[in-house]
Amino acid sequence: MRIVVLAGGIGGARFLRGLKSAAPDADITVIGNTGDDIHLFGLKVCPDLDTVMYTLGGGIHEEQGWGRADETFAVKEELAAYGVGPEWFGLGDRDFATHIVRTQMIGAGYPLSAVTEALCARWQPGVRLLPMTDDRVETHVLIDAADIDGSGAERGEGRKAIHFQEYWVRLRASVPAHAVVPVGADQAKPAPGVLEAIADADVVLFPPSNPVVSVGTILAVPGVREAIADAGVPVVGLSPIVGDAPVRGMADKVLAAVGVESTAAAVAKHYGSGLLDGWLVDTVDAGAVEEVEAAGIRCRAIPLMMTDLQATAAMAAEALALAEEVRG
Ligand code: FO1
Repeated sequence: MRIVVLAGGIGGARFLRGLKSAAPDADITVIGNTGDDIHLFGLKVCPDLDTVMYTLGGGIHEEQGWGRADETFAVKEELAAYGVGPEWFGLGDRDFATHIVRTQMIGAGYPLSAVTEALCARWQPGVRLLPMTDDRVETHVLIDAADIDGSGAERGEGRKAIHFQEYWVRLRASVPAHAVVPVGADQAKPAPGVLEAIADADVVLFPPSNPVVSVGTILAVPGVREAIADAGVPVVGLSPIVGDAPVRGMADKVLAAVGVESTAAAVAKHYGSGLLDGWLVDTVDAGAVEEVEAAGIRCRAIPLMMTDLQATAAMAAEALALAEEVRG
């Protein structure tokens, strides 16, 4: 069975671990979000691709969910001693090596997709990991200038666009987001293999990743949404919202920016029946099943907390079972 998964960072990576366990013989292609990518210290950092690669390759910091296990921060401390920031973004020494290799290869002319393949040769994630695009896309968040120091509010600027990582990590999504813009997405082309993998898939899955800044950004690359809708295969998603709150992260803040309520049903309707055939909600949201089905999306309520590998594999198995049910 050929499965395509649209993945963000931590939620997507943990779901993939369960999927590999539930479907050990499946041929899995992961289309990773690169809108979170950031250039720091002259290096290209791809948080979501790395989170998937490290998680499936056994190098992730398990508790944190991002970055390397057994990490040290000597380089970051040395940079800070020179007064070189930002200090709010935690790049560890082991992780730095990944960004150095990536940046060196890109400088030598390799596209991000080829670089990702080369990095995965070391980590052997057991899936084919493709960036959504080889082109530069950067998610920016529009906030009130007054909500950030030195932002220009004193110069009368009303709103200011900041990099997604600054919103997420530095500000911890603590201020209202007025818009989320995947800058460059409208000009981006899907990376080699992305459209082919979708066309060849037997099922497409949306893990419980952020529907706006993860899955939404991948769908913003021209051609991807259309390829999924036209593939003629079941598309099944898992709700990242349980009991009207994000399972992890601060998805509610960016959902508000696009005018979507933080409920399992609202997220399903945001994707819409033109894209989504099946939707899994948590048992606490069983009351939402009727509303989702009324919107033309087959819906089931099952436990959706990725507490351990077994629970996550059970979720993945349910997603595949719902796909089969939809296929009819
Ligand atoms: N998340 C944090 O909350 N704080 C950090 O300092 C941080 C650093 C970081 C470095 C490399 C990396 O691959 C991921 C990192 N993340 C950090 C996670 C990341 O900001 C986000 O969770 C994702 O981009 C959202 O998927």
